[in-house]
Amino acid sequence: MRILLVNTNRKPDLLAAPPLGLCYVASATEAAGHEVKVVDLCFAGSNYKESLRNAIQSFNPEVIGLSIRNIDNVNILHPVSYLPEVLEVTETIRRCFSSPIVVGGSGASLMPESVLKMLQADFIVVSDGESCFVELLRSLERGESPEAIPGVGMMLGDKFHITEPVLGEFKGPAPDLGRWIDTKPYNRIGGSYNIQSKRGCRQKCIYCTYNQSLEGNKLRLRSPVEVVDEIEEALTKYRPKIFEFVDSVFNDPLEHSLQILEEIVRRPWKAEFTSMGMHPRNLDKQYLNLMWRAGFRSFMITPESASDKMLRNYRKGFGKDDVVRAAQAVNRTSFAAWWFFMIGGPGENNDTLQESLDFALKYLRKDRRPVTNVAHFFIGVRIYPATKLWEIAFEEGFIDTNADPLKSLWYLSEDLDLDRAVNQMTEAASICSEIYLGFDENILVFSRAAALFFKIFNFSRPYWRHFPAANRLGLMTGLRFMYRPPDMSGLIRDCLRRQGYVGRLIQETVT
Ligand code: B12
Repeated sequence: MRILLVNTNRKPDLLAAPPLGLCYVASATEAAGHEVKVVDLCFAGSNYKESLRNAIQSFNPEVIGLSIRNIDNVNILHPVSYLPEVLEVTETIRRCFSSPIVVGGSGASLMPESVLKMLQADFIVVSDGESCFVELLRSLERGESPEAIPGVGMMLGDKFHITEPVLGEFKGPAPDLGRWIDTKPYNRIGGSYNIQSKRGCRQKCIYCTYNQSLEGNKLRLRSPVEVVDEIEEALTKYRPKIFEFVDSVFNDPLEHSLQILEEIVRRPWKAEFTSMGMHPRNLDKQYLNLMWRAGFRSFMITPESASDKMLRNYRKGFGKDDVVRAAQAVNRTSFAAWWFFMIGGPGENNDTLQESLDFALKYLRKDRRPVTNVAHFFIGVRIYPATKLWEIAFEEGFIDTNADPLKSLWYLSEDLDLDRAVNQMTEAASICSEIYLGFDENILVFSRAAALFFKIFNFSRPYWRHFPAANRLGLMTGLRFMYRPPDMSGLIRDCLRRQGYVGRLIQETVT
């Protein structure tokens, strides 16, 4: 069959994410004997509808697969939903194509029923897409109903039906990103070439979806040699500036990530690496040293809090001591580390918030250290279906039985004095250029100009490592808070109000 696969993610910024998952599906579909074409809309600009129509007319596909990565931007201070633009894509396709449309990707996996209904697609694929999509195509070819295929969701009459996905081993043809899409625009804007070394996440964080419908909680590891072979091939073929591991947690299990790092060190070539989601435990001198030797110069780390109480409540599986130890070790290196803090989970109060801010002020400032730290503080915790937080949020009245998961739904601890929390965060950010607040993310709209500037002056990658310098400049010139939302607590309250919350955090302003 002729299969057209479309990346609907149109977020071309400094954190642009090449559609790795879609490319995995493309390679598996081709290996199963189909003719495959991939259309990437990320950099298609306002002409994207035309690109899409042209691809449909010239390729004449029999099935179209859409990948949906982001539902929203997970930011309570400036919430953006990406679904309206995905709907525009499906509507454009529907106008010139009447055969089956299949949607997949993390966005689709998180809330399959709502996404399928909203987009009026024919089928939805949850979790791993490769074998499930191939089986779905086989049944369509034979004219059979795919309803019993694990991972496939569809409407049966007016009822949504889904067969639970079965997550098998992580093996199969390499995604070969550079073959399916043009990686140059990603490279130009500061993005990376993605690599996945495992699937599954065994952490038990109460708010997270990775161990649920996204990847499951059972680790599925790829052979380290195979992972590094993939890197070597991509390096030779596409010469990306930087590779990025997109595993949920790169350094868990430790042994597997050690084997990958050692394998990279053994190879004769040099490449630069970064990673998202490092676990603070085991991030000691020895491990960091090996990362450096392998070519890592930066990474993201997601403690979410530096308060023991909050780490316990989030079920992070590590304590404040681990976070401090990791910071001390990182501070003795020249890495760029982007630390994420999620303020407002169950039990958060102004004291636990202050503990996290104090941690950033004490450990994450430059203070003549070789390291570059970014301490990113978000407020509000996004509530996803099937998580423990969903249950807590329901019990505490943040959502009710009719809550629509497609809307961005938020939890914020009622133990917080919200106005004071906003002041605490702003105050810390005004004396510490390493601290980034949720609204700073708005700066990403200037990504193209910034990337051009960074390129001309040959700034090192990833470009986020220059955020603290930009902040310092902002603080020196008085520009730092000029564009911040004037009433941050008001924005947060509006979000909570929109989702139907009527609790204490809102009543405070009324009385
Ligand atoms: C790594 C990562 C990042 C990195 C990306 C780095 C990079 N160079 O790509 C960084 C940190 C930069 C990042 C940024 C963001 N991220 Co992020 N990120 C992830 C993470 C951990 C992994 C994504 C990934 O690459 N997975 C590996 C690939 C192989 O898996 P996959 O895409 O899911 O594909 C499989 C299936 O979904 C399926 N599939 C995929 N497409 C298709 C298509 C068809 C037709 C079929 C049948 C199947 C199918 O098959 C694939 C193979 O099995 C996920 C969480 C997770 N564990 O999935 C969050 C996640 C995708 N991110 C999320 C978000 C929100 C964001 C941001 C918007 C945050 C922000 N405010 O900036 C940005 C958006 C960036 C962008 N431009 O799009 C959310 C999206 C959900 C939501 N609420 O919208 C997720 C799910 C995390 C979460 N909150 O639960 N992210």
